[in-house]
Amino acid sequence: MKKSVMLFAATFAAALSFVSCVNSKYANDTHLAIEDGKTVVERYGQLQVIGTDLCDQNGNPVQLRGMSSHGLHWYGKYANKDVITWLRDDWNCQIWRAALYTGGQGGYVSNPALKERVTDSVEACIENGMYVLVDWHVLEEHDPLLYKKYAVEFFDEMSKKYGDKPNVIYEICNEPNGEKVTWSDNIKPYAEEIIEVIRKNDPDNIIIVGTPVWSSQVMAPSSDPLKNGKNVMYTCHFYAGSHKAEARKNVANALKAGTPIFVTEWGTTQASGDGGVYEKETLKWMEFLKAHNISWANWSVNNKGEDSGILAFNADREAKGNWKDKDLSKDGKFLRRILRNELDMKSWKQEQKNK
Ligand code: IDC
Repeated sequence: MKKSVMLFAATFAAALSFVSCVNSKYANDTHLAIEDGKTVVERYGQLQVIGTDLCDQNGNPVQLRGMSSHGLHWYGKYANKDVITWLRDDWNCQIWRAALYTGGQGGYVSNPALKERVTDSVEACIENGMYVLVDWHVLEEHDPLLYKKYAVEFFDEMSKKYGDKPNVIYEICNEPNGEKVTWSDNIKPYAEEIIEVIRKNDPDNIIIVGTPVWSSQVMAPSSDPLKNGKNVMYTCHFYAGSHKAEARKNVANALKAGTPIFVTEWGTTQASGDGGVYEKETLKWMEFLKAHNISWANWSVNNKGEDSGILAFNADREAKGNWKDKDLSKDGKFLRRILRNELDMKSWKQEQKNK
C-alpha cells in the first residue's frame, strides 16, 4: 500500500515536471556568456521588453546574470578590461554593472572624473560582447530629483556616445529612499525627464528605473505608470539575509500587474552588505528569479573584506583578475559556482547532506 502511494506520487511529480518544462517559455535558457564561439551580445543583439520579459532581438525571453562593481570611487580599479574579461570567461558573466555613486564624498557630483570608470566599463563590455548597466547610484541623497541636473547631462552624454550600441542598459536611479521620496512626486517625474533625454539619442536600449524604499516597492509603477515606459524596466533589490518570501511575493505581484523587473543589485548577505553569506536563502531567490526569467547583477567586486565582496580581504590588489580559489571570499566561491551553473538548490541540499 505504502509502495503504491509512493509510486503514484513519483509518477505524478514526474508528469508535473514534464508539463511545467514543456510549458515553460524559459526552458531552454542556457545562460552562457559565450556559446558556439559567439558572445551574448552577438547572440541576443538588441534587447527589448515584451510584456514583462526581457527579450532578445527575435523576441525570445532571456535572463542576463553577472556582477556589479562596488562604488567606482572606492573599488573602481576592478572596472577594467582584465577583470571584466575574467568575469566573462571564468565566471560566465553576461553583464557587468558600473556603480557610479552620485552623492556623498567622492561621488560623481563632487568628482566628475569618475565618469572615466564608467566609460572604461562600457568600452570593455563592448569589446567583450557583454551587456553593461550604467548605474546612476542614487543613495545618500535619497531623492533622485536632487541631482537631476547632473543626471540630465550625464545620460545625454552617455546616450549620445553609446546609444547605437546594443550593449548599454541605463539604470537611472539605483535606490531612491527616505520617507518623503515617493514614486509619484519624485521618482516618476525624474524618470520621465531622464527617459526623454536618453530617447532623443537612443530610441531603443533598455532603461531601468528604481522604486521607492531602496528599490523595494515594485508595485508603485503599476498604479501610476510612466508616460514613456516603452523598453523600460523597474528594479527590485534584495539581500538574501534580510529580504525573503514577502519580497518575492511583491515581485510576483508586480509581474502580475504587468511591471517588468530587472534585479540590478542583490547580495547574499544582510542589507548592510555584511552579516554572513545566506546560502539557502540565496538559492531560493535564484530559483525564483530563474522561474520568472528575471535578470540580475550581484553586489559586488571588491577586496574590502565585507561578506558581500567576492574577493578575499586584500586579494588581487593589482586588479588583474585570473583569481584562484584562495583569492575568493566565501561569497565569491559560492557565486562563481552559481554563475557557472554548477550549483542550485537541489545540488546544494545534497552537498549539505553529504557533509
Ligand atoms: C554598501 C557597500 C559598503 C559601503 C556602503 C556605503 O557594500 O562597503 O560602505 O555601501 O553606503 C545597497 C546599496 C549599496 C550598498 C549595499 C550594501 O545600493 O551601495 O553598498 N546595499 O549595504 N542597497 C542595499 C544594500
